Amino acid sequence: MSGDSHPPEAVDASGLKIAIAAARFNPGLVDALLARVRKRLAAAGVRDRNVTVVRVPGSNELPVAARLLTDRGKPDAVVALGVIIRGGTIHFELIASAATDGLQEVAVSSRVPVINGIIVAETTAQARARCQGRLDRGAEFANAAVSMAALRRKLAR
Ligand code: DLZ
Repeated sequence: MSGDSHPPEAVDASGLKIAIAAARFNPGLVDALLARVRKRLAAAGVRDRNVTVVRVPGSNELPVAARLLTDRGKPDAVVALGVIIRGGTIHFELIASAATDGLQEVAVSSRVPVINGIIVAETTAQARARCQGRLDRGAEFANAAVSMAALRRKLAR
């Protein structure tokens, strides 16, 4: 992911429903990412009662969790959060690629935007910088969710 983020869109987010699926693998990092996503959603005007959070074992389980969420509560957008670090994972690329493809499939087939909030990093230090440090990827994922949720509200029948 490059460093050239975009500013948040100005939308009325007060009625938007956002569902979040977060992996438990690499817990400290994912928890930090989740906290940042929630903070930014709140700042954008999304009501706490309209945010649902479920936890899954690892990033591999994020696509099916996303699908269960799109089928159940009819959210306006889903955010899938996980951290995959090359150093700790021999199956690094397989898990990252399967999760990415799975999330995209859920988004297209359900017509509910699914934000790919999986941090794929070479090292723990790199992952920390993106989850807890200067690079606020959590805010970026939240901004993308609000933007796409508003688009869905506008266009979906
Ligand atoms: C097994 C595994 C490994 C080795 N590494 C990671 C990782 O870096 N990040 C992550 O989110 N999950 C990892 N997992 C767990 C898998 O995603 C999955 O939970 C298990 O393979 C069970 O299906």
